[in-house]
Amino acid sequence: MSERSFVMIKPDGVAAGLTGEIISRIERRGLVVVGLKKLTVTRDAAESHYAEHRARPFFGELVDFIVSGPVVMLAVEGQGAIGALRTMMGATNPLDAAPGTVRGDYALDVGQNIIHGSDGEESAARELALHFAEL
Ligand code: D4T
Repeated sequence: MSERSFVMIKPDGVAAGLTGEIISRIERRGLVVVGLKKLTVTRDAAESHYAEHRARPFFGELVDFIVSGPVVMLAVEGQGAIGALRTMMGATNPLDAAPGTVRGDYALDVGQNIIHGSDGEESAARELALHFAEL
């Protein structure tokens, strides 16, 4: 079934020059980028994005990190896009992420793990409405 997911290349991924590599992996997989923009996230948008983690001890650091520099936001469409992207990203903690995944290839730190992708249909709809209202 064709789906849309929200992907964010986080400030560490953009700073490391991985934007092209990550978009290339997504396109070569057969998924289609239907929305694309580079911006610095506002603190409000970062707090809304991670609202489910508000009570977690790492919430403050997480928001500080996401607003620390430009990110690249993508709306990605294709068959099974949500799950396919999660598999391509690898485990949240890069130390547990398989080689060949973005996190398994390019990250070590759970607090700076290069990429975000929606974890289900509901979060994809919520995140696309939050960050890609224009689509
Ligand atoms: P995101 O949402 O960024 O794609 O990551 P995941 O979906 O893979 O993982 P998550 O929602 O559980 O975590 C959100 C975000 O918080 C950071 N984090 C997470 C952290 O800094 N310390 C931690 O202990 C955990 C669990 C990393 C991703």
